[in-house]
Amino acid sequence: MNPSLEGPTLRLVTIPVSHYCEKARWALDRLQVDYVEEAHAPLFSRLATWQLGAGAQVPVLVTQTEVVADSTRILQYSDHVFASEHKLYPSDPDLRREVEELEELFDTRLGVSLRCWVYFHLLPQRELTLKMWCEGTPTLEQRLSRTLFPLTRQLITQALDVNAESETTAFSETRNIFEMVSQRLSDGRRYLVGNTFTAADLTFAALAAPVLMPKEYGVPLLEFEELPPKMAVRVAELQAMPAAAYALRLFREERNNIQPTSANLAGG
Ligand SMILES: N[C@@H](CCC(=O)N[C@@H](CS)C(=O)NCC(=O)O)C(=O)O
Repeated sequence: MNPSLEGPTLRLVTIPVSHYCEKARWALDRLQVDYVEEAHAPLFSRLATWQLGAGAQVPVLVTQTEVVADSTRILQYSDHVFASEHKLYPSDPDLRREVEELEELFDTRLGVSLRCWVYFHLLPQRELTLKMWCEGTPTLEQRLSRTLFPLTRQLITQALDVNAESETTAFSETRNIFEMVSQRLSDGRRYLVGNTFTAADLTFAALAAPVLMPKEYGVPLLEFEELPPKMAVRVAELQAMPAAAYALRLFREERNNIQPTSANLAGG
């Protein structure tokens, strides 16, 4: 494990199924950070973030000295603080800027649009939604989530403006970004920026994962066969694009295959 982390373990506060949380989890795993995941169901995550004074959303990384909220801030903080041979941001300033711009685009457009249209199809399916939300969370929260389901569903529908009109717009936004990534890869490159895996690749793959359903994701995702038929049509369209094949390759090759670095071996 990362030798700079001896002592009390770090905590990553999550909603396990959240694609932004997968982004942070993947980054910490890649940097070989020793952390524990504190998993919550939606609504209950708010109690945890409120206690930390960390705003409303997860992921939040809690270190011995800092509370770091927001997936991008967690990646930048971790990449800077923890010694690793598997850096997420290039040292070249121009390449770094390109990585940061793509990361921001995926965070603000892909992550948000994909969540909106996926929720439009899943929220009417009570059991499917509860299964997704509760994966890996404490038993008590799972039980209470069942009772609170109508309230949580209503709050999320309002907060994320989920309706038939936004579903259409959000799906075309997601498809546009998949097209942009497919186009960028059409010259045969293996990664979005430069010759190595960066935060741009990680962010695209993590935020696209809910429709790609890679088995390497940090928690089990829904299976294609379980999806409501209209959602399955949308998912199949995205899965057929080159950007999907690329993101699935990243999950296969880069998600869990990090070899211990010499520093880690020495540090135990
Ligand atoms: N820009 C934020 C977005 C995080 C986000 O949207 N988190 C959602 C989960 S996907 C959340 O915490 N939802 C629960 C809530 O708002 O109560 C990031 O990159 O971390």
